[in-house]
Parts: sequence; structure tokens; C-alpha cells
Amino acid sequence: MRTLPIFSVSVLLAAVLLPAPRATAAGPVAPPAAKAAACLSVEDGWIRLPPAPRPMLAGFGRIANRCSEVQVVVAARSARFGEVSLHETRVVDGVSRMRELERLVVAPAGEALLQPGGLHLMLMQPDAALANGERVPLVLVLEGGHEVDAILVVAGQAPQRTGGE
Ligand SMILES: [Cu+2]
Repeated sequence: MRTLPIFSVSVLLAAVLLPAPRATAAGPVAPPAAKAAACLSVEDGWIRLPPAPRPMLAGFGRIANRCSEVQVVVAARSARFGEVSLHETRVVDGVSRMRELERLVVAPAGEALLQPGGLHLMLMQPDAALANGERVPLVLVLEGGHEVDAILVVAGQAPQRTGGE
């Protein structure tokens, strides 16, 4: 019992143990990806319904970060629109201007508020006129390549705030 199985057991152990530290040292594999994607969510997302069909619409809502690390949104897209970007409206010298944001940083355990007159999603080239109550899919792309799925509801005005703290 003492002599017979020892050789084969130690070979087996070596085979199991040796690659393990190397795999750990290799660093970012699957777990960080899943974690990052779950950090952000879009709450109360909505698209302002224009009085008449328009080539450019605005989307709003709260991008909430439930993780303890900063999350950075670098792009957005939607199957219903040809192009989606993040904009910020600011009044400069008494004139309201929009500029495109290349990065939207969402603080740990914080949120980015997208609302009329401020941050918003600029939704361009809709594939068809949108109807009140319609649910439009949105994808946020994070720094590092992870993506977050969200829904924007077409409405005449902002929805009642839900969930949160
Ligand atoms: Cu805009």
C-alpha cells in the first residue's frame, strides 16, 4: 500500500498542479468580463417621441453602476438606428450647444443621469417612425469591449422614477 501507487499519484498531481499557477498568472480571462457587464444597467430608459417623424431623436435615462470600480461607456448602438452617440448639451455664451462625448465615466456605486438639457443619447437615422410605448433595444459598449443590453421606451415624457435607492 505504501509503495505501489505513489509514483502514479505524484505524476498525476504534477500534471494537475503545474499548469494551474500559469493559468492564474495569465490574468484576465472570463470572470472579469462577466462582472463588468453586470455592473451597469440603464434604468427608466426612454426616447422622447417627436410630434412628427424626425431623422434624429434623443434618448434619456439613468446609467447606474452597482460595482465598486469606475465603468466607462465608449460607444452605443441600436438595431433601430443607423447611428447612436452620447451627447452633452451645454449652454456656452448663452447658446445651447451639443457636443459628442467620447467617454462617459460612471462613478463607483453612482449613476450618470441622461435628461433633457443635459447628457443624452443621440439616436440618428431610425429605420422607421417610432410609436408611443415601443420598446427599443440599446447596447452600451464599455471600455475594454464589454457590452450592456438595455431598453428605451418611446414616450411623450419622462417615466416615473423606479427602483434606485
Ligand atoms: Cu444631441
